[in-house]
Amino acid sequence: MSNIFPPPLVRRLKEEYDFEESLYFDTDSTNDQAKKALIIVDMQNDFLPRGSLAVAGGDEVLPVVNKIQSEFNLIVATQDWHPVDHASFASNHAGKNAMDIIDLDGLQQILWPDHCVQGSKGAEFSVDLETHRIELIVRKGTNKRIDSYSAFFDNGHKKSTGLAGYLIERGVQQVTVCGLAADFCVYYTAMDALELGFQAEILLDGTRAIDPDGFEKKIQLFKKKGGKLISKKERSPNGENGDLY
Ligand code: VGL
Ligand code: ZN
Repeated sequence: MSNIFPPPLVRRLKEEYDFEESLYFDTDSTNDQAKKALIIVDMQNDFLPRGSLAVAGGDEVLPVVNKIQSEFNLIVATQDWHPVDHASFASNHAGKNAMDIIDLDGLQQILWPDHCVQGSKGAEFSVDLETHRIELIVRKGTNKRIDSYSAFFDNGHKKSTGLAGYLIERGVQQVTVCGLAADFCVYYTAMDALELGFQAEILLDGTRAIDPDGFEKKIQLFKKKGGKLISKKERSPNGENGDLY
């Protein structure tokens, strides 16, 4: 049996949840696919054309995100899921506009247009997203006082969503991250995955950025930390893929 996870995380899971290591950490599967999970980030109406925080070209990733699902045995998705009085909305700060930056309880916070309000049409997945094989949906950004770009933690790393524990129990070692937006929720999800000890890759043609220049800079940090960039178009039949950068 191989134990590929960083010892502190394994120890914590065993202490806090009383997991039997032999039951939950045996990742010596002969089926390599069992070790990989696809994380589909925030493919919601508000981030797509005509949405309140539309990402340019966001709809172009839908066919790519739908197609790549066949390469994974485990697919999870996230939904940005804000209460209407969320502190990341410019509308909740008198005299402030979208894209202004404020200090929110000690963290820098970009103010956004209202988006992905719990239960709204804008918070729903695109009807063009293939959702049948999604096994887990993680909702984030639910605490009005703190934003949550990553699928794993809020922006202050104060609270876990539980996704890391879920993936570990499912024997996952590697995650591929796609969806919207590249420079925020996709990037911070992929960076946290690396931090937690997963191998992580970002599917470049399965994502689009709010600010492409900002994404370019963040990509360098992701690569420096050991992250990989892949593109569906570049995939050879044996599943290997070339780095584009
Ligand atoms: C996102 C800004 C605000 C994202 C969510 O999904 O990337 N960006 N909330
Ligand atoms: Zn949000």
